[in-house]
Amino acid sequence: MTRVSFPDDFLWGTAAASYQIEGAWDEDGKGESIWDRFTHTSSKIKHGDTGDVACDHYHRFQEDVALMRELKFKAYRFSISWPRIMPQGKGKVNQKGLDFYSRLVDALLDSGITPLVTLYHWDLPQALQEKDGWANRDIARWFGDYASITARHLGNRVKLWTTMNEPQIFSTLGYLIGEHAPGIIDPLKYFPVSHHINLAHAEGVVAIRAESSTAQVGTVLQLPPIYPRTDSEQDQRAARIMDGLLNRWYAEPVLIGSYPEDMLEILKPLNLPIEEGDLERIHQPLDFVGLNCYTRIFVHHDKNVPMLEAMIDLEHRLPDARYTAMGWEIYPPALYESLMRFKNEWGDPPVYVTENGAAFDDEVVNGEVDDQPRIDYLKGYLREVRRALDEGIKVKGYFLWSFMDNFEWAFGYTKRFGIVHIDLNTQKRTPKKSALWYRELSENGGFEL
Ligand code: GCO
Repeated sequence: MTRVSFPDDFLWGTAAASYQIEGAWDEDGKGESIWDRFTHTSSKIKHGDTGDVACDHYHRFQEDVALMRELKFKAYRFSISWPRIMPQGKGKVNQKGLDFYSRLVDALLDSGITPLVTLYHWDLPQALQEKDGWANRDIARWFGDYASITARHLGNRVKLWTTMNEPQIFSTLGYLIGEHAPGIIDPLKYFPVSHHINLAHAEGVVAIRAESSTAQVGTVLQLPPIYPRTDSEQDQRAARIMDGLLNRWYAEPVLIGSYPEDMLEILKPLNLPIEEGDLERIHQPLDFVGLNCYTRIFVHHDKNVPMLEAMIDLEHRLPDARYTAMGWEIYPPALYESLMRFKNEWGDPPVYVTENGAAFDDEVVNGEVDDQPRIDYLKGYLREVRRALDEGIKVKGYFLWSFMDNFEWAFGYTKRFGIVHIDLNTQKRTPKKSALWYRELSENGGFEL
């Protein structure tokens, strides 16, 4: 048997996000978020599901942390709901919201579990959306104020902070494709939105550092390797452009202080609202970067796509590949390839894998969930993390997505990513076989292939 081992101080954790698990959408002074509004008014969520109750984590967090402790997880990545802290997005602070996260952090620390906080995992206060949300340049200041308040209250106990979760996902799905909140389809708004997100990231970093001298600060990027559907020159060009749009546009200002030249050239006619000094501000020194990675994506040339002439091919299927319940190809080298970019292209920062995992159609049989396919998936991807470590990538930890089954955005509750099964009728938590496997890994720092 071959054993795959990791450093003794490697941080083994799980991840989740406020809107996807908390519920209590309008409780204890919390303001409405754009996801509350979107799930209550759009017809874009499977079965009309909402996060109104979700996994009821807001009321059950003690039980959930106790389960993490029993499963010997060393860390937990969670996000903070901005409208729970500032119901209108700015101005008045909701003390009960701060108190909830303070109690959650204390419960984690009392259980020997390291918290890693993400300030923005997509649940923008609706009141700010009414001021044009991410399309309003003022949001950078609003986000900085929110970061200040949160870091002031938690910074004495939380050491690991990230500002944004997957900027390119919430910007493209929220403002270009309209599949996610706020459900806007406006290419002319999209690029200003992307720039304001990068500006807000910087204000968040500055704010956290001002409140906590011990904070380690980063951001979370999803950087799927992008492949041309064929080796034609047109498809290869399309792949380079899509990598520029989805990956380099968000990684490079933050990590190397400049937007990709090839994209600036293509987008020149848009007269992007990039002001003098913006890039210097965005390029705040970071202590680490979070990488979310699940699969790779294929792209082809499409002359009907203005300026870019590139289109993602989500239906692309390879004859001998395997796919998760999301229809995502199981392609472990994607994680290695993404990790290597930090060393080869972006200054070789320390990296946490802040999300990796898979949805499968799990079932409870006689009170147990045998999700061997998920264990096989995790082994495959973790081998690639080991490969990256062997090539000198400073990977410091791995956060499995997700601790428990939860609200999977437009898919509602139809996709199960958790290593803990949730019965949404009873809220019963059932650790899956993968949770027991991950406990062994978290305890012993390695696994047998
Ligand atoms: C994302 C988000 C998570 C998702 C997970 C599965 O990457 O889309 O960070 O909220 O639920 O990745 O899609």
